[in-house]
Amino acid sequence: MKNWKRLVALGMTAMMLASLVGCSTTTKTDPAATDGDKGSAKTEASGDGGSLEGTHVFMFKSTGNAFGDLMYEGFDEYLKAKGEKTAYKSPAETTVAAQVQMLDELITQKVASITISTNGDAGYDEVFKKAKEAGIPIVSIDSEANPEYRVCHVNQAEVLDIGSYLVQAGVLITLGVDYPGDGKMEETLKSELAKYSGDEIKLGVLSASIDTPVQNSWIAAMEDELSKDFYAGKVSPELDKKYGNDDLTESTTQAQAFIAENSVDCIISPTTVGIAAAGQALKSANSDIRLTGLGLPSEMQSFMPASADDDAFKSVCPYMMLWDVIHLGAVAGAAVDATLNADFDGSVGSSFKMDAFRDYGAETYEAYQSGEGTAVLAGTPFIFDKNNMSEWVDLL
Ligand code: RAM
Repeated sequence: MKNWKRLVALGMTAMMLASLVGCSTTTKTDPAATDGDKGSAKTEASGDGGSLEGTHVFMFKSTGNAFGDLMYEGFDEYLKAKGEKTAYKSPAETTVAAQVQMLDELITQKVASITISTNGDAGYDEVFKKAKEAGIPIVSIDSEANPEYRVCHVNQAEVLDIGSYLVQAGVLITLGVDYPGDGKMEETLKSELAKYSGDEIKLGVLSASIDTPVQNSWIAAMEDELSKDFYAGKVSPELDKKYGNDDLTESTTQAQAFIAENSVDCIISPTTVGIAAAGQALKSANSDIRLTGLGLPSEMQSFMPASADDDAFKSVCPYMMLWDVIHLGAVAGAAVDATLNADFDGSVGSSFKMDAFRDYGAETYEAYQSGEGTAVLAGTPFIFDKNNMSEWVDLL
């Protein structure tokens, strides 16, 4: 049985809890089936003759990111089981312009739907309007699309929760405190900080691009968390932010800059590319700076403890978090399917039923107001630490 470590503190509905409790058995997916695709640009069209007409397209921020590949794996698996065709289309460059150009081509090819993780807030309106006029629904995932043009956003986990957990983990790791257990982060943090009388703790952030909506929303939530009273005088409210553009080389350069400056105690990297690059840089430099953030267990195993007997603080990243990326992609597939084949329209209160998927039973998702638009909430973050890493490395 998989050791599901859930950050159950905030924002979880009873329905979500019930559904996750129902997920306690593990269908071991064959990692060999996906490993070859990790980190590579998988472009797959299950149509004939390369035509994308009638195909459900999944567009990530750029190619070469295993996080995007895994979301597509779930999206594809769900929709294929429904008899639909899918394709994975992402530009080589992590830019708005590159996505817009590709979107334009996809609309011309009469694709059935587009599910997208965007590279920025602005610059998509014209092409999204064109998609709308052509009757091609847009669903966003991971990084939001303009509410005016999307059916809904598929939210991985609550933004505020993620911001709080990342800061709490960064501070606890700086203080040498092991993961305290589900639902105990905040109380442990408060009692540890109350005892703390050392220098002001300074946190760094190694993010993706300076324009990426999702990372920027998490950074804003981290800043909100740091403004809470119990941090005052103990942890600097200022985050030292650097941007690696979800590129391994650029992220490594930025991690090396943190090492050279030596002014932060812990780097929080809210991107799987950034955290893996920072892990390697910190390990190679034998740095005292610690690391946490959002990472894929398969990419982080050399920088994290492997088993419960290990001293977590002998690794650069004692613990980190993420959500079930494959399931997230599948929820987007279900949203797309329900938009075209059922009566889901993304308005507040409109809902769709997702079929059972791998470990997850059938589930109903209801759209709720999220900013100017709506979203459905796919899940909750998991903590990966020395007690459960070995169970996850083959899966995510
Ligand atoms: C990266 C991407 C994505 C982010 C994850 C955690 O691969 O930048 O946007 O949500 O990591």
